[in-house]
Amino acid sequence: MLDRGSYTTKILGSGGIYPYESKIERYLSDMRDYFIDRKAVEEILSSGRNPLIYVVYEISRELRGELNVGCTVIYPGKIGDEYHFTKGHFHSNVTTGEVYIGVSGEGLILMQDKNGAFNVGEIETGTVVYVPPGFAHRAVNTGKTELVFLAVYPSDAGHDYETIMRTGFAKIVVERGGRPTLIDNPNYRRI
Ligand code: PAN
Ligand code: ZN
Repeated sequence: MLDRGSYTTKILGSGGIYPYESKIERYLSDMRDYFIDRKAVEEILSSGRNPLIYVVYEISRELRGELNVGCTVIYPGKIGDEYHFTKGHFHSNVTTGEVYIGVSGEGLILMQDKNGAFNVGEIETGTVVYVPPGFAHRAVNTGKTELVFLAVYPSDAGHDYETIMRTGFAKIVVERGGRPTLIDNPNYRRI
């Protein structure tokens, strides 16, 4: 699939990148504890549906100083009132930052550090968002089409999903009056 000697890949839009090394698919069943409306989650799953929320096409490298590239495609939709999003994570190596580059679609990136600082950025075609070291990050698709973005991050970053899963993000993105709205997360617990 990927010739390790080649350093070129191509952005295919909602098809991700090609070639890539690995593909990760996240279905609703993989994220049942993430969405705020647990009842909506269980209703969807018990009706036999299990929507694909997002896919990540990744090329990872090994040595310190090398850079990984990931292309994420978040499919449009909501669970209850809440727009589809990525799980979100801190980097295990807290000294590592990241850059997100918007390819297509419309969305937001939520960022939050362990002291409670919170930041939100827009992701759309051509936007470049810097995620500073120490900030957990989650992308949210607020549009009607796939949200596609590239992520570039150090090969030794590592992904800590556990911490943010325990606390949640301070804000969530829901539809209110037909529009994406950032509201306080009622289940947020500060570390
Ligand atoms: C991204 C994310 C990707 C999927 O490549 O890994 O958008 O999100 P989750 O990893 O939170 O499921 C990145 O931030 N890499 O470090
Ligand atoms: Zn990351």
